[in-house]
Amino acid sequence: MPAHHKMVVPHAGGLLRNYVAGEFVGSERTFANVTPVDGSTINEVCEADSALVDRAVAAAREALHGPWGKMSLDERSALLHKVADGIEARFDEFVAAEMADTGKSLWQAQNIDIPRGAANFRAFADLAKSRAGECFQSTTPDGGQALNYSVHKPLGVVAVIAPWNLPLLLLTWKLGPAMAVGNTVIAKPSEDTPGTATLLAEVMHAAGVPAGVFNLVHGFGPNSAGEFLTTHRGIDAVTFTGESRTGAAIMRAAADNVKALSFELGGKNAALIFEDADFDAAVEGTAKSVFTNGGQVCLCTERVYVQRPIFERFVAAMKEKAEALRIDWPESPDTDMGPLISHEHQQKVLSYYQLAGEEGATFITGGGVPTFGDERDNGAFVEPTIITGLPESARCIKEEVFGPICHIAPFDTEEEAIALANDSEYGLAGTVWTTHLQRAHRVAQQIDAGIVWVNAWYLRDLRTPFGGVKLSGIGREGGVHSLNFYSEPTNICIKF
Ligand code: NAD
Ligand code: 6OD
Repeated sequence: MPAHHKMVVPHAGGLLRNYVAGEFVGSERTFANVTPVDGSTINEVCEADSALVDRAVAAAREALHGPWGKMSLDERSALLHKVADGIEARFDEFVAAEMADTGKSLWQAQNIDIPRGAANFRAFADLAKSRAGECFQSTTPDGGQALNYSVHKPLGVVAVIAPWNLPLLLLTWKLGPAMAVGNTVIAKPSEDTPGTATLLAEVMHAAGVPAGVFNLVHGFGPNSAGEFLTTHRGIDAVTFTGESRTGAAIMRAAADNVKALSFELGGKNAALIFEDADFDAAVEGTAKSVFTNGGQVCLCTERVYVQRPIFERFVAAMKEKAEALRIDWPESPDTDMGPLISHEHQQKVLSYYQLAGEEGATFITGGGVPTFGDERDNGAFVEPTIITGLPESARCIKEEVFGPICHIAPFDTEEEAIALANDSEYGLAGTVWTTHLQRAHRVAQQIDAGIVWVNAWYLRDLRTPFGGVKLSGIGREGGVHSLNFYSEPTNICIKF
């Protein structure tokens, strides 16, 4: 019997409910939560209607001034550590729910997604306590003195809208700081990944987070919970991670109420491999940056540029890496890649594979759908794919695919490599592989992106600024940047 049959998915066959004002709430309309592993339905999800979103907003508003608003920073921080404890206590359930919803590998769920879910609460609970305020002493016109100092107040009621690729990680990346500085929140996970958010609501409830502080509404974007939140007059801020196009729609929707906005959007990230790079490390790291989570990480590399003397060797080594990836049941400990998130996304990625052929690409490997001879043939799997030979103007070079595919092209000079990396409407991340110290600094600083890694990929320190330029987002999250977005400074000026 395949390992996956032994996995116990919380609420399998049951109902995932909303969580509003401290209570789990059903709804008239439900939708199916389908696993991309074999296309079967895991459970049904209660879709929040506009009346329920209204209730969530009212509860969140009331909670701002209730016990939550009166809690000291130390007490709030301790409560968020308790939430992290609760995630860790139910670790295997979170892992099972995340794998079932997304099809991501056991290794990734156990080592990245769920640990970060807990770490996001701990990190921001601690950071909020150590945030320094500003203080200036000045001379007044009459020769006296004035002391100016700032205090940080919460923004108010924050809508947290998250995508499906790293569901718990990205939801908690926003909830942690928003709650740490005293906001109340309404979380809306992606309709494709309602599982871990529902478990999180159970953890919040059990931890004793006061009613109305954390609310969860399930649903879709347009004409559903997403839009009800972004157009709601009672919401003070929207923090969103997802597609750039969705970000633009949210910006329009939020404009009437002039809400504060934080956007982490798409990417079309470049890796630059110089001939002086540690070759094996560059191949290993680049393959990881292309294929992790089936290429469904906003930071994944989709454009690889390699200095000409090592181009052919690099392409051959990447082909070997791609073909060695084990595509299997997510629950198998050796699995490198599971299915994509959904059949809809599978079709989108396959349409780019087809387009690449039409645009004249050479397929070094992949381009199709793997077959298994069992239920996985009903899943949303695609082959890891490497292409070469496209002109820089090709749509496959310009548009975000969000799948396990990269295009590899040669370059000659450092200047050319930088220009190629920057020739994109996006600007989220970049990667540079070189052993030349001056070049590392020189090139990294010229890449138009919010994050540049040198000889590494997706190394994270939660205190550092995270975000993108151009179509990749607005603002920065991480460390004090998150704390600042989720709070309003008030300057107090005391004359003495
Ligand atoms: P998406 O934009 O389709 O959906 C994200 C969330 O927005 C979902 O919860 C969805 O229901 C909601 N939504 C959709 N339309 C809405 C609307 N009109 N109003 C309000 N809410 C709406 O994104 P996705 O497909 O879930 O995620 C993949 C995308 O996210 C990729 O483009 C990827 O690059 C990007 N992403 C970026 C980052 C980052 O940090 N920059 C991180 C992860 C994913
Ligand atoms: O690791 C993080 O904090 C983060 N925000 C990752 C985003 C990944 C995008 O898919």
